[in-house]
Amino acid sequence: MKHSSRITSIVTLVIMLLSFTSMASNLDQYVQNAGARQHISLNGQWHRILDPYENGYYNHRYEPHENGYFKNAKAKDKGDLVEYNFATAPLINVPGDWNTQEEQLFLYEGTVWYEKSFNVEKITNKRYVMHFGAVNYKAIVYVNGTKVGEHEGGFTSFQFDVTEQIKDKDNFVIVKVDNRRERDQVPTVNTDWWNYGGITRSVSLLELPERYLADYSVRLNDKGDGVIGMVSVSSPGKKDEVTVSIPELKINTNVKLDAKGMASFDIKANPNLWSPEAPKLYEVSFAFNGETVKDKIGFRSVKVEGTEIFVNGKSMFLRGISIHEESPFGGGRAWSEADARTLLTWAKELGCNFVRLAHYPHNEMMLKIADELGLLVWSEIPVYWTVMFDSKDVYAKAEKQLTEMITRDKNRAAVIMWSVANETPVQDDRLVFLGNLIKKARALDPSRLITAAMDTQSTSANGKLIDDPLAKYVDIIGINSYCGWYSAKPADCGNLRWESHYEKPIIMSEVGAGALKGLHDKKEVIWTEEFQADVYVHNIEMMENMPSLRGVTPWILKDFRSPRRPLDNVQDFWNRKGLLSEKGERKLAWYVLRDFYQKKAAE
Ligand code: GCB
Repeated sequence: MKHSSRITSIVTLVIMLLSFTSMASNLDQYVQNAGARQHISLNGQWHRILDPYENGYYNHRYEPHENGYFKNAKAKDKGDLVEYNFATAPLINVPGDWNTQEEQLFLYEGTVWYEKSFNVEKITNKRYVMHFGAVNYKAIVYVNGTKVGEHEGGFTSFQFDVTEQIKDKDNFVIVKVDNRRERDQVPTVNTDWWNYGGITRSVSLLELPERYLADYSVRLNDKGDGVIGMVSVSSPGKKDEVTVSIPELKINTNVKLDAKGMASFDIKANPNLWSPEAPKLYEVSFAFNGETVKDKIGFRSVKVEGTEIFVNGKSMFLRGISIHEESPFGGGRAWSEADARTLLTWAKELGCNFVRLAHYPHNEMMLKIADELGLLVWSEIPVYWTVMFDSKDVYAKAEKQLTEMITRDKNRAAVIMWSVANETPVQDDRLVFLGNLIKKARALDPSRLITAAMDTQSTSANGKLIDDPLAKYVDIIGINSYCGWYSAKPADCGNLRWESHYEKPIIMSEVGAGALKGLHDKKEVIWTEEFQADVYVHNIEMMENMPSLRGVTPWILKDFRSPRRPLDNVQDFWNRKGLLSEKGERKLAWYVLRDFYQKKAAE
């Protein structure tokens, strides 16, 4: 081997090792609170190429192509054949689902390639991490023609270190986005919501110190006399310290990191507690290596005892509503702060102190605004209906989404419970699957409660019996029940009695009926606002007779798009169970629930 080629191969090895380390750190070390870090936004217009046959990825032998669209090739001269061109391809907004941006993409499921060019003033000794709020469902990310990583799962954020790939000028990022539904995904092929594809949440390029603060957590300690938490940095140094400050509590503490670049702390403090009535947030900052990361954090406790839920030691009734992540006025994925504020303000106007963010982790803004407005949160992963419970791979996908959800949102006081599933069938492999997920959730976050929405109840002599063995594993039992809609007449629901094998709090996590806004008739006429309101009236009677009932999140705040709802002139691909129409107009049932909540709030 010649001297120069040995140097080249050593350099290559070092680069490979470096890029391996940075890829590994992408996986292990989430950069917490991306929005609060120094960054360049990559939101805005991107070019897009539709690729229903994945021609930009596979060659004609169906092998991955060396020169796929990610190379961003340009014709060299007038005689050169290149069959795609991002520069002349149509524009699409990021964030945003593609379905509601172009008519031809309304029902599209498959691959779309996204491209954006950008400049950075690259600074030596900085690390650059590309952050994606969410891409539904699979993303493969390339920077300047090199693959930097891939991610599966449509509702959680992910990041890749791109320091080695970017340069000062003329960078391009290309993302292969694929929202094809497959049996072995989470969720699986069958759901009751629209499969919005695209880069649905914000994208940014974080500019971080060479060694940077990665993750942190802070919460009230279990005794309630201090704040407990952890910090970790991207790679360990010698005698490192992170300064944790909460000025309003006069906390300014240097925390010493261990050999792994991590530390935990428990600092005496007596904060005013965060609650729905007084959602007090403290400014908390973490300083490390020239960077100060600021967050706003509330401190509260939550626990279950017997059939009661206690927040800050006070027994609570959770006046809630279920919400899909859809734009307040019309359809399409919601993603902005304004969307979050509107949806959650509507929940407040309904008299809620609680929201169920169904059926997947919502964007980070929803949680931050819930913190600010004082809304307790049920947050969920899309283990929905019949995912493949017998598959280890599917389990791994679910566990990854659970981990990503908890990692991102663990600092939000609003979140009091993690939900691991919705309406899953009673069978052995499902119990093992969900049992393991619950174990994982408890290990990652011992400070919150675990729940799952269940729809399987046996019929008993008086009504319904909760006997799903999953109830044994959770802290709070979620029950989805559609008395007066999918079964029985509304008037029969008031007399329905519930019994449970389990001495645990129950949340009626779904209850409701469909109605087309503006359709009026006698209450016996289905799809009218009167019918829907009547279903609420009788279900409320039913719920008043459920001694272990500690909360309700009716289905649902607002009409939302679903391919399972084709009925012409009524549904037109909207699930009509909203208390608000797809445009945010109130239906009669809204007032029935609001009145019930006013009464509950006064108790
Ligand atoms: C359910 C599901 C929810 C559906 C709803 C309905 O039980 O959990 O995702 O949208 O019922 O409208 O049928």
